Amino acid sequence: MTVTSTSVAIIGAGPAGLVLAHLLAARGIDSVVLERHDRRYVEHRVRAGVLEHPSVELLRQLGVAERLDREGLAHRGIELAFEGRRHRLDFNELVGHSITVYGQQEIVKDLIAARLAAGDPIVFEAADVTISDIDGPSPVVRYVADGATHQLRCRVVAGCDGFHGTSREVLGSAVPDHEVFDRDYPFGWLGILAEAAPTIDELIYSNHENGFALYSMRSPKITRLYLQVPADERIEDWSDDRIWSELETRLPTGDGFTFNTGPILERGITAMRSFVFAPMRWGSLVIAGDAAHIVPPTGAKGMNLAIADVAVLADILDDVINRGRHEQLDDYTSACLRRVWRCQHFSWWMTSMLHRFDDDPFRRQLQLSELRLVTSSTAAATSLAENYVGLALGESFVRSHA
Ligand code: FAS
Ligand code: PHB
Repeated sequence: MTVTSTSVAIIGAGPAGLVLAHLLAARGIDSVVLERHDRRYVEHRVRAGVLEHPSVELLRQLGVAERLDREGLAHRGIELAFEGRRHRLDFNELVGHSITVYGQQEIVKDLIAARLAAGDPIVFEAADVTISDIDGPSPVVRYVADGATHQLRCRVVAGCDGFHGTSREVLGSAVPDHEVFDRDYPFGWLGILAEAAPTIDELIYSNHENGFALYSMRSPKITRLYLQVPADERIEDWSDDRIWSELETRLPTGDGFTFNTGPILERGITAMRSFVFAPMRWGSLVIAGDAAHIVPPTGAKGMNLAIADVAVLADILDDVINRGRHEQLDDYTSACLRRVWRCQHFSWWMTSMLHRFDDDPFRRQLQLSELRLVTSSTAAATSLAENYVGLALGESFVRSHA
Protein backbone atom coordinates (compact mmCIF):
# COMPACT_ATOMS: atom_id res chain seq x y z
CA MET A 1 0.00 0.00 0.00
CA THR A 2 1.36 3.44 -0.89
CA VAL A 3 0.89 6.15 1.73
CA THR A 4 0.83 9.78 0.64
CA SER A 5 -0.54 12.98 2.11
CA THR A 6 -2.13 16.23 0.97
CA SER A 7 -4.04 19.08 2.61
CA VAL A 8 -7.41 18.36 0.95
CA ALA A 9 -8.57 15.08 -0.61
CA ILE A 10 -11.23 15.91 -3.21
CA ILE A 11 -13.49 13.05 -4.26
CA GLY A 12 -14.98 13.63 -7.72
CA ALA A 13 -13.80 15.41 -10.88
CA GLY A 14 -17.06 17.10 -11.79
CA PRO A 15 -17.60 20.88 -11.69
CA ALA A 16 -17.60 20.97 -7.85
CA GLY A 17 -14.38 18.98 -7.38
CA LEU A 18 -12.45 20.61 -10.20
CA VAL A 19 -13.44 24.21 -9.39
CA LEU A 20 -12.58 23.57 -5.72
CA ALA A 21 -9.15 22.19 -6.70
CA HIS A 22 -8.44 25.36 -8.68
CA LEU A 23 -9.74 27.66 -5.93
CA LEU A 24 -7.52 25.91 -3.37
CA ALA A 25 -4.46 26.08 -5.63
CA ALA A 26 -5.09 29.83 -6.01
CA ARG A 27 -4.82 30.01 -2.20
CA GLY A 28 -1.61 27.94 -2.12
CA ILE A 29 -3.41 24.86 -0.78
CA ASP A 30 -2.43 21.48 -2.21
CA SER A 31 -5.06 18.84 -3.00
CA VAL A 32 -5.50 15.52 -4.77
CA VAL A 33 -8.57 14.85 -6.93
CA LEU A 34 -9.82 11.24 -7.02
CA GLU A 35 -12.18 10.36 -9.89
CA ARG A 36 -13.71 6.93 -10.38
CA HIS A 37 -14.16 7.18 -14.16
CA ASP A 38 -11.51 7.68 -16.80
CA ARG A 39 -10.74 11.10 -18.26
CA ARG A 40 -12.55 10.48 -21.54
CA TYR A 41 -15.77 9.50 -19.72
CA VAL A 42 -15.95 12.62 -17.54
CA GLU A 43 -15.02 14.89 -20.45
CA HIS A 44 -17.79 13.56 -22.67
CA ARG A 45 -20.70 13.29 -20.22
CA VAL A 46 -23.38 15.64 -21.61
CA ARG A 47 -25.12 17.53 -18.80
CA ALA A 48 -25.72 21.17 -17.97
CA GLY A 49 -25.51 24.01 -20.43
CA VAL A 50 -26.10 27.36 -18.72
CA LEU A 51 -23.54 29.34 -16.69
CA GLU A 52 -24.76 32.08 -14.37
CA HIS A 53 -22.97 35.41 -14.52
CA PRO A 54 -21.13 34.84 -11.17
CA SER A 55 -19.91 31.40 -12.35
CA VAL A 56 -18.42 32.92 -15.52
CA GLU A 57 -16.71 35.65 -13.47
CA LEU A 58 -15.22 33.07 -11.11
CA LEU A 59 -13.86 30.93 -13.96
CA ARG A 60 -12.33 34.08 -15.47
CA GLN A 61 -10.68 34.95 -12.14
CA LEU A 62 -9.23 31.41 -12.05
CA GLY A 63 -7.75 31.93 -15.52
CA VAL A 64 -9.61 28.97 -17.04
CA ALA A 65 -12.14 30.88 -19.17
CA GLU A 66 -10.13 31.56 -22.33
CA ARG A 67 -12.06 28.99 -24.47
CA LEU A 68 -15.30 29.80 -22.62
CA ASP A 69 -14.92 33.45 -23.64
CA ARG A 70 -14.11 32.40 -27.21
CA GLU A 71 -16.72 29.69 -27.77
CA GLY A 72 -19.38 30.35 -25.10
CA LEU A 73 -22.66 31.85 -26.32
CA ALA A 74 -23.61 35.02 -24.42
CA HIS A 75 -27.39 35.22 -24.11
CA ARG A 76 -29.08 38.49 -23.14
CA GLY A 77 -32.31 36.75 -22.15
CA ILE A 78 -34.71 33.85 -22.63
CA GLU A 79 -38.16 33.32 -24.13
CA LEU A 80 -41.20 31.85 -22.38
CA ALA A 81 -43.82 30.29 -24.67
CA PHE A 82 -47.42 29.54 -23.75
CA GLU A 83 -50.82 29.65 -25.48
CA GLY A 84 -49.06 29.50 -28.86
CA ARG A 85 -47.00 32.68 -28.37
CA ARG A 86 -43.41 33.43 -27.35
CA HIS A 87 -42.53 36.21 -24.90
CA ARG A 88 -38.96 37.49 -24.47
CA LEU A 89 -37.42 38.44 -21.12
CA ASP A 90 -34.39 40.71 -21.58
CA PHE A 91 -32.15 39.96 -18.60
CA ASN A 92 -29.65 42.69 -19.51
CA GLU A 93 -32.42 45.28 -19.52
CA LEU A 94 -34.01 43.93 -16.33
CA VAL A 95 -30.94 43.24 -14.14
CA GLY A 96 -27.91 44.31 -16.17
CA HIS A 97 -26.44 40.80 -16.57
CA SER A 98 -26.70 37.92 -19.01
CA ILE A 99 -25.97 34.18 -19.01
CA THR A 100 -23.51 32.11 -21.04
CA VAL A 101 -24.37 28.84 -22.77
CA TYR A 102 -21.32 26.53 -22.68
CA GLY A 103 -21.59 22.78 -22.12
CA GLN A 104 -20.64 21.41 -18.71
CA GLN A 105 -18.35 18.90 -20.38
CA GLU A 106 -16.43 21.78 -21.97
CA ILE A 107 -15.87 23.34 -18.54
CA VAL A 108 -14.70 19.97 -17.21
CA LYS A 109 -12.25 19.64 -20.13
CA ASP A 110 -10.86 23.15 -19.52
CA LEU A 111 -10.48 22.59 -15.76
CA ILE A 112 -8.81 19.18 -16.15
CA ALA A 113 -6.39 20.51 -18.80
CA ALA A 114 -5.44 23.51 -16.64
CA ARG A 115 -4.94 21.39 -13.51
CA LEU A 116 -2.76 18.82 -15.27
CA ALA A 117 -0.80 21.60 -17.03
CA ALA A 118 -0.04 23.03 -13.57
CA GLY A 119 1.33 19.60 -12.59
CA ASP A 120 -1.38 19.06 -9.96
CA PRO A 121 -2.72 15.52 -9.43
CA ILE A 122 -5.98 14.01 -10.64
CA VAL A 123 -6.21 10.24 -10.14
CA PHE A 124 -8.59 8.84 -12.76
CA GLU A 125 -10.13 5.38 -12.41
CA ALA A 126 -9.77 5.57 -8.62
CA ALA A 127 -11.90 2.64 -7.44
CA ASP A 128 -13.30 1.58 -4.06
CA VAL A 129 -12.83 4.94 -2.42
CA THR A 130 -13.38 4.78 1.35
CA ILE A 131 -13.24 7.60 3.91
CA SER A 132 -12.27 7.11 7.56
CA ASP A 133 -11.17 8.98 10.72
CA ILE A 134 -13.29 12.02 9.90
CA ASP A 135 -13.81 12.73 13.63
CA GLY A 136 -10.13 13.63 14.01
CA PRO A 137 -7.74 16.16 12.37
CA SER A 138 -6.20 13.57 9.97
CA PRO A 139 -8.89 11.78 7.96
CA VAL A 140 -7.79 9.01 5.61
CA VAL A 141 -9.02 8.22 2.10
CA ARG A 142 -8.22 4.80 0.66
CA TYR A 143 -8.64 3.83 -2.99
CA VAL A 144 -7.48 1.33 -5.58
CA ALA A 145 -5.72 2.54 -8.73
CA ASP A 146 -3.34 0.88 -11.19
CA GLY A 147 -3.90 -2.41 -9.39
CA ALA A 148 -2.57 -1.13 -6.06
CA THR A 149 -4.20 0.09 -2.84
CA HIS A 150 -3.39 3.65 -1.82
CA GLN A 151 -3.81 5.56 1.42
CA LEU A 152 -4.14 9.34 1.28
CA ARG A 153 -3.82 11.20 4.58
CA CYS A 154 -5.18 14.73 4.62
CA ARG A 155 -6.57 17.58 6.75
CA VAL A 156 -10.00 17.74 5.09
CA VAL A 157 -11.98 15.45 2.76
CA ALA A 158 -14.18 17.28 0.24
CA GLY A 159 -16.94 14.97 -1.01
CA CYS A 160 -17.69 16.33 -4.50
CA ASP A 161 -18.79 12.93 -5.78
CA GLY A 162 -22.29 13.76 -6.96
CA PHE A 163 -25.67 12.36 -6.05
CA HIS A 164 -24.60 8.73 -6.37
CA GLY A 165 -21.26 9.15 -4.62
CA THR A 166 -20.07 7.74 -1.33
CA SER A 167 -19.35 10.81 0.80
CA ARG A 168 -22.96 11.70 1.71
CA GLU A 169 -23.45 8.14 2.98
CA VAL A 170 -20.38 8.46 5.21
CA LEU A 171 -21.62 11.81 6.51
CA GLY A 172 -25.10 10.40 7.14
CA SER A 173 -23.67 7.52 9.18
CA ALA A 174 -21.63 9.96 11.28
CA VAL A 175 -24.62 12.25 11.90
CA PRO A 176 -27.62 10.08 12.81
CA ASP A 177 -29.95 13.10 13.16
CA HIS A 178 -29.11 14.47 9.69
CA GLU A 179 -31.97 15.98 7.67
CA VAL A 180 -33.10 14.88 4.21
CA PHE A 181 -35.58 16.92 2.13
CA ASP A 182 -36.65 14.96 -0.93
CA ARG A 183 -39.33 15.55 -3.56
CA ASP A 184 -39.80 13.53 -6.74
CA TYR A 185 -41.75 14.83 -9.74
CA PRO A 186 -44.16 12.71 -11.82
CA PHE A 187 -42.13 13.37 -14.96
CA GLY A 188 -38.59 13.48 -16.36
CA TRP A 189 -36.78 15.18 -19.27
CA LEU A 190 -36.01 13.38 -22.49
CA GLY A 191 -32.94 15.26 -23.74
CA ILE A 192 -31.26 15.13 -27.15
CA LEU A 193 -28.14 16.67 -28.61
CA ALA A 194 -28.69 17.16 -32.37
CA GLU A 195 -26.45 18.17 -35.25
CA ALA A 196 -28.91 20.87 -36.29
CA ALA A 197 -28.09 24.59 -36.38
CA PRO A 198 -30.10 26.70 -33.93
CA THR A 199 -32.43 29.13 -35.74
CA ILE A 200 -32.64 31.62 -32.88
CA ASP A 201 -29.96 32.65 -30.40
CA GLU A 202 -31.77 32.33 -27.08
CA LEU A 203 -33.46 29.57 -25.08
CA ILE A 204 -37.21 28.91 -25.29
CA TYR A 205 -38.99 27.41 -22.28
CA SER A 206 -42.42 26.25 -23.44
CA ASN A 207 -45.53 25.39 -21.40
CA HIS A 208 -47.74 23.34 -23.76
CA GLU A 209 -50.85 21.30 -23.01
CA ASN A 210 -48.94 18.17 -24.14
CA GLY A 211 -46.12 18.99 -21.73
CA PHE A 212 -42.99 21.12 -21.26
CA ALA A 213 -40.33 21.56 -23.96
CA LEU A 214 -37.01 23.42 -23.90
CA TYR A 215 -35.10 24.66 -26.93
CA SER A 216 -31.43 25.15 -26.09
CA MET A 217 -28.12 24.92 -27.91
CA ARG A 218 -24.38 24.26 -27.56
CA SER A 219 -22.86 25.94 -30.64
CA PRO A 220 -23.90 27.45 -34.02
CA LYS A 221 -24.19 23.84 -35.26
CA ILE A 222 -25.59 21.95 -32.26
CA THR A 223 -29.00 22.22 -30.60
CA ARG A 224 -29.86 20.80 -27.18
CA LEU A 225 -33.56 19.99 -26.77
CA TYR A 226 -35.72 18.59 -24.01
CA LEU A 227 -39.23 17.16 -23.75
CA GLN A 228 -41.18 16.45 -20.57
CA VAL A 229 -42.03 12.72 -20.47
CA PRO A 230 -43.66 10.52 -17.79
CA ALA A 231 -41.26 9.57 -15.00
CA ASP A 232 -41.20 5.91 -16.06
CA GLU A 233 -40.78 6.59 -19.80
CA ARG A 234 -38.35 4.43 -21.80
CA ILE A 235 -36.07 6.10 -24.35
CA GLU A 236 -36.58 3.10 -26.67
CA ASP A 237 -40.22 4.19 -27.09
CA TRP A 238 -39.15 7.47 -28.74
CA SER A 239 -38.11 7.26 -32.41
CA ASP A 240 -36.32 10.22 -33.96
CA ASP A 241 -39.49 11.12 -35.86
CA ARG A 242 -41.59 11.02 -32.70
CA ILE A 243 -39.10 13.26 -30.86
CA TRP A 244 -38.96 15.87 -33.62
CA SER A 245 -42.71 15.81 -34.18
CA GLU A 246 -43.44 16.37 -30.47
CA LEU A 247 -40.85 19.14 -30.21
CA GLU A 248 -42.44 20.91 -33.18
CA THR A 249 -45.86 20.56 -31.54
CA ARG A 250 -44.77 21.99 -28.20
CA LEU A 251 -42.50 24.82 -29.41
CA PRO A 252 -44.43 27.58 -31.26
CA THR A 253 -42.61 28.32 -34.53
CA GLY A 254 -43.10 31.54 -36.49
CA ASP A 255 -41.58 35.06 -36.52
CA GLY A 256 -38.04 33.91 -37.29
CA PHE A 257 -38.14 30.65 -35.35
CA THR A 258 -38.29 27.59 -37.58
CA PHE A 259 -37.10 24.10 -36.86
CA ASN A 260 -33.88 22.53 -38.08
CA THR A 261 -33.71 18.79 -37.52
CA GLY A 262 -30.59 16.64 -37.92
CA PRO A 263 -28.79 13.52 -36.69
CA ILE A 264 -29.33 12.92 -32.97
CA LEU A 265 -25.86 12.57 -31.42
CA GLU A 266 -26.90 11.85 -27.84
CA ARG A 267 -30.18 11.06 -26.11
CA GLY A 268 -31.29 10.16 -22.59
CA ILE A 269 -33.97 10.59 -19.94
CA THR A 270 -33.13 12.46 -16.71
CA ALA A 271 -35.27 12.01 -13.61
CA MET A 272 -36.45 15.15 -11.82
CA ARG A 273 -36.09 15.67 -8.12
CA SER A 274 -35.54 18.28 -5.43
CA PHE A 275 -33.19 17.07 -2.73
CA VAL A 276 -31.26 18.64 0.15
CA PHE A 277 -29.08 16.90 2.75
CA ALA A 278 -28.00 18.69 5.91
CA PRO A 279 -25.54 19.14 7.53
CA MET A 280 -23.00 19.48 4.71
CA ARG A 281 -20.10 18.84 7.14
CA TRP A 282 -19.09 16.59 10.00
CA GLY A 283 -15.62 16.69 11.57
CA SER A 284 -13.13 16.85 8.69
CA LEU A 285 -15.58 15.76 5.97
CA VAL A 286 -17.52 18.29 3.90
CA ILE A 287 -19.81 17.66 0.92
CA ALA A 288 -20.54 20.03 -1.98
CA GLY A 289 -22.59 20.16 -5.18
CA ASP A 290 -24.84 17.27 -6.18
CA ALA A 291 -23.44 15.23 -3.26
CA ALA A 292 -25.46 17.58 -1.01
CA HIS A 293 -28.37 18.74 -3.16
CA ILE A 294 -30.22 18.18 -6.43
CA VAL A 295 -32.52 20.63 -8.24
CA PRO A 296 -34.79 20.04 -11.25
CA PRO A 297 -32.84 21.49 -14.24
CA THR A 298 -35.66 23.90 -15.20
CA GLY A 299 -33.88 26.78 -13.45
CA ALA A 300 -30.42 25.87 -14.86
CA LYS A 301 -29.04 25.89 -11.30
CA GLY A 302 -27.41 22.49 -10.70
CA MET A 303 -23.91 23.14 -11.92
CA ASN A 304 -23.97 26.79 -10.77
CA LEU A 305 -24.97 25.79 -7.25
CA ALA A 306 -22.07 23.31 -7.17
CA ILE A 307 -19.72 26.17 -8.05
CA ALA A 308 -21.31 28.43 -5.43
CA ASP A 309 -20.80 25.78 -2.71
CA VAL A 310 -17.09 25.43 -3.41
CA ALA A 311 -16.60 29.19 -3.62
CA VAL A 312 -17.80 29.32 0.00
CA LEU A 313 -15.79 26.21 0.93
CA ALA A 314 -12.50 27.51 -0.54
CA ASP A 315 -12.66 30.64 1.63
CA ILE A 316 -13.32 28.53 4.73
CA LEU A 317 -10.51 26.07 3.91
CA ASP A 318 -8.19 29.06 3.45
CA ASP A 319 -8.79 29.85 7.14
CA VAL A 320 -8.57 26.20 8.20
CA ILE A 321 -5.42 25.20 6.29
CA ASN A 322 -3.50 28.47 6.06
CA ARG A 323 -4.49 29.99 9.43
CA GLY A 324 -5.27 26.92 11.53
CA ARG A 325 -8.81 28.15 12.20
CA HIS A 326 -10.52 24.72 12.06
CA GLU A 327 -13.62 26.14 13.77
CA GLN A 328 -14.48 28.00 10.55
CA LEU A 329 -15.81 24.69 9.22
CA ASP A 330 -18.71 25.17 11.68
CA ASP A 331 -20.05 27.93 9.38
CA TYR A 332 -19.95 25.95 6.13
CA THR A 333 -23.44 24.43 6.16
CA SER A 334 -25.31 27.64 7.08
CA ALA A 335 -23.22 29.68 4.62
CA CYS A 336 -24.27 27.36 1.76
CA LEU A 337 -27.87 26.51 2.64
CA ARG A 338 -29.28 30.02 2.18
CA ARG A 339 -28.32 29.99 -1.51
CA VAL A 340 -29.21 26.29 -1.81
CA TRP A 341 -32.78 26.94 -0.65
CA ARG A 342 -33.12 30.07 -2.82
CA CYS A 343 -32.11 27.94 -5.85
CA GLN A 344 -34.31 25.06 -4.69
CA HIS A 345 -37.31 27.38 -4.56
CA PHE A 346 -36.55 29.00 -7.93
CA SER A 347 -36.05 25.61 -9.62
CA TRP A 348 -39.25 24.23 -8.07
CA TRP A 349 -41.15 27.41 -9.07
CA MET A 350 -39.94 27.31 -12.71
CA THR A 351 -40.76 23.57 -12.85
CA SER A 352 -44.24 24.11 -11.38
CA MET A 353 -45.00 26.98 -13.76
CA LEU A 354 -43.85 25.27 -16.95
CA HIS A 355 -44.68 21.56 -16.73
CA ARG A 356 -47.95 19.74 -17.31
CA PHE A 357 -49.44 18.23 -14.15
CA ASP A 358 -52.10 15.76 -15.19
CA ASP A 359 -55.80 16.30 -14.45
CA ASP A 360 -55.48 19.49 -12.55
CA PRO A 361 -57.39 22.23 -14.43
CA PHE A 362 -57.17 24.61 -11.45
CA ARG A 363 -53.38 24.31 -11.41
CA ARG A 364 -53.30 24.86 -15.20
CA GLN A 365 -55.12 28.19 -14.80
CA LEU A 366 -52.71 29.25 -12.05
CA GLN A 367 -49.78 28.40 -14.34
CA LEU A 368 -51.16 30.49 -17.19
CA SER A 369 -51.87 33.37 -14.82
CA GLU A 370 -48.30 33.23 -13.50
CA LEU A 371 -46.86 33.10 -17.04
CA ARG A 372 -48.95 36.13 -18.03
CA LEU A 373 -47.68 37.94 -14.93
CA VAL A 374 -43.93 37.30 -15.50
CA THR A 375 -44.24 38.32 -19.17
CA SER A 376 -46.17 41.54 -18.49
CA SER A 377 -45.07 42.85 -15.07
CA THR A 378 -41.57 44.35 -14.89
CA ALA A 379 -41.42 43.56 -11.17
CA ALA A 380 -42.26 39.89 -11.71
CA ALA A 381 -39.92 39.59 -14.71
CA THR A 382 -37.11 41.23 -12.70
CA SER A 383 -37.48 38.69 -9.93
CA LEU A 384 -37.23 35.82 -12.43
CA ALA A 385 -34.23 37.46 -14.14
CA GLU A 386 -32.44 38.11 -10.84
CA ASN A 387 -32.74 34.46 -9.85
CA TYR A 388 -31.90 33.10 -13.29
CA VAL A 389 -28.67 35.08 -13.89
CA GLY A 390 -27.60 34.49 -10.26
CA LEU A 391 -26.52 36.96 -7.54
CA ALA A 392 -22.88 37.57 -6.58
CA LEU A 393 -21.25 34.50 -5.02
CA GLY A 394 -21.22 34.61 -1.25
CA GLU A 395 -24.25 36.94 -1.34
CA SER A 396 -27.49 35.44 -0.07
CA PHE A 397 -30.55 35.87 -2.21
CA VAL A 398 -32.29 37.66 0.62
CA ARG A 399 -30.55 41.02 0.58
CA SER A 400 -30.22 42.70 3.98
CA HIS A 401 -32.40 45.80 4.00
CA ALA A 402 -30.13 47.71 6.33
P1 FAS B 1 -21.10 15.57 -10.69
O1 FAS B 1 -22.07 14.44 -10.58
O2 FAS B 1 -21.04 16.35 -11.93
O3 FAS B 1 -19.61 15.02 -10.45
C1 FAS B 1 -19.34 14.04 -9.47
C2 FAS B 1 -18.10 13.29 -9.91
O4 FAS B 1 -17.73 12.38 -8.87
C3 FAS B 1 -18.35 12.46 -11.16
O5 FAS B 1 -17.33 12.67 -12.11
C4 FAS B 1 -18.33 11.02 -10.65
O6 FAS B 1 -17.81 10.10 -11.60
C5 FAS B 1 -17.42 11.14 -9.45
N1 FAS B 1 -17.65 10.11 -8.42
C6 FAS B 1 -18.85 9.67 -7.97
N2 FAS B 1 -18.65 8.75 -7.00
C7 FAS B 1 -17.29 8.62 -6.84
C8 FAS B 1 -16.45 7.82 -6.01
N3 FAS B 1 -16.99 6.98 -5.13
N4 FAS B 1 -15.11 7.94 -6.13
C9 FAS B 1 -14.57 8.83 -7.01
N5 FAS B 1 -15.30 9.61 -7.84
C10 FAS B 1 -16.65 9.50 -7.75
N6 FAS B 1 -27.82 20.82 -14.39
C11 FAS B 1 -28.19 21.92 -15.08
O7 FAS B 1 -28.00 23.03 -14.58
N7 FAS B 1 -28.76 21.79 -16.34
C12 FAS B 1 -28.95 20.56 -16.92
O8 FAS B 1 -29.47 20.47 -18.04
C13 FAS B 1 -28.56 19.40 -16.24
N8 FAS B 1 -28.70 18.17 -16.83
C14 FAS B 1 -28.29 17.05 -16.13
C15 FAS B 1 -28.40 15.76 -16.70
C16 FAS B 1 -28.00 14.62 -15.99
C17 FAS B 1 -28.13 13.23 -16.62
C18 FAS B 1 -27.50 14.75 -14.67
C19 FAS B 1 -27.13 13.52 -13.86
C20 FAS B 1 -27.38 16.02 -14.10
C21 FAS B 1 -27.76 17.18 -14.83
N9 FAS B 1 -27.62 18.47 -14.29
C22 FAS B 1 -27.99 19.59 -14.96
C23 FAS B 1 -27.08 18.68 -13.01
C24 FAS B 1 -25.57 18.60 -13.12
O9 FAS B 1 -25.14 19.51 -14.07
C25 FAS B 1 -25.01 18.79 -11.75
O10 FAS B 1 -25.63 19.84 -11.05
C26 FAS B 1 -23.52 18.98 -11.76
O11 FAS B 1 -22.96 17.94 -12.50
C27 FAS B 1 -23.06 18.99 -10.31
O12 FAS B 1 -21.69 18.90 -10.30
P2 FAS B 1 -20.94 18.02 -9.17
O13 FAS B 1 -21.50 18.36 -7.85
O14 FAS B 1 -19.49 18.20 -9.44
O15 FAS B 1 -21.38 16.50 -9.43
C1 PHB C 1 -29.19 23.01 -21.40
O1 PHB C 1 -28.85 23.71 -22.37
O2 PHB C 1 -28.75 21.85 -21.21
C2 PHB C 1 -30.15 23.58 -20.39
C3 PHB C 1 -30.47 24.92 -20.46
C4 PHB C 1 -31.36 25.45 -19.51
C5 PHB C 1 -31.91 24.62 -18.55
C6 PHB C 1 -31.57 23.26 -18.49
C7 PHB C 1 -30.69 22.74 -19.42
O3 PHB C 1 -32.78 25.13 -17.63
